[in-house]
Amino acid sequence: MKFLVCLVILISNAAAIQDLSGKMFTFPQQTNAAHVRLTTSIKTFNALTVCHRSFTDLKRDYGLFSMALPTNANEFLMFFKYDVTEMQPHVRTDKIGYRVADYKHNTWYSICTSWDSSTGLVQIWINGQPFGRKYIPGGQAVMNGSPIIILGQEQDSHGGGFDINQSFVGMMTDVHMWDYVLSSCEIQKYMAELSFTPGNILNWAALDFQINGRVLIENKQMYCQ
Ligand SMILES: *[C@@H]1O[C@H](CO)[C@@H](O)[C@H](O)[C@H]1NC(C)=O
Ligand SMILES: [Ca+2]
Repeated sequence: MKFLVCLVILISNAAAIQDLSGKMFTFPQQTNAAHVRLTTSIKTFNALTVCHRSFTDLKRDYGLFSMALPTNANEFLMFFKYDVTEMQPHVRTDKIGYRVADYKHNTWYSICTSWDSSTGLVQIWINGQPFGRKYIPGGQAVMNGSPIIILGQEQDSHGGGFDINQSFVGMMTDVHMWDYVLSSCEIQKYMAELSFTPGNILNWAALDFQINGRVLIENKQMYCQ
């Protein structure tokens, strides 16, 4: 009996981690439920960089990357605010806006967001272009607590509180997270799809995740070389 329990745990752990290289998540419909939950055991962060590539034709607000702690649903969130065409990184208690004037539908965007608690500075990069390094008032403190990381929905509570009108519809790939600020050279390598240092917290090539609802794993549609 003991042996059987061990075996089951081993199998379910092994099945959870996958190499998604060359794959993407397809979020094919608007719901208040379908999402992918990404798992990490790390609970303390002094700094973060999160990168992903996304493709959508949504004409409303949506969340791109939602990390909640028990104490704060928007601890680290990347949100697109449609009416003002802004990418809005939320870090702990505050957010800032980056206007993306020529944001196009049906186009792949490589987006990286970094934050460092020692300076309280945040920066985003989009398709190889850096945006300004900005101070975020609540950003000069460490993040501490069990994170729940979700793609496809925006959390208003720790692991829930989804709003259909903030859901992501489209495709997403190459999600990585590091617990430090990536050098601009590494970010540019990520954006150019050259070889880069994979995320040490979330790594697309060894991703621990769980799909809930209609989200598909499909071959990445980028370029044919
Ligand atoms: C979502 O947006 C639509 C269109 O604006 C609206 O009719 C609907 O009530 C909203 N649903 C929720 C749950 O907020
Ligand atoms: Ca919300």
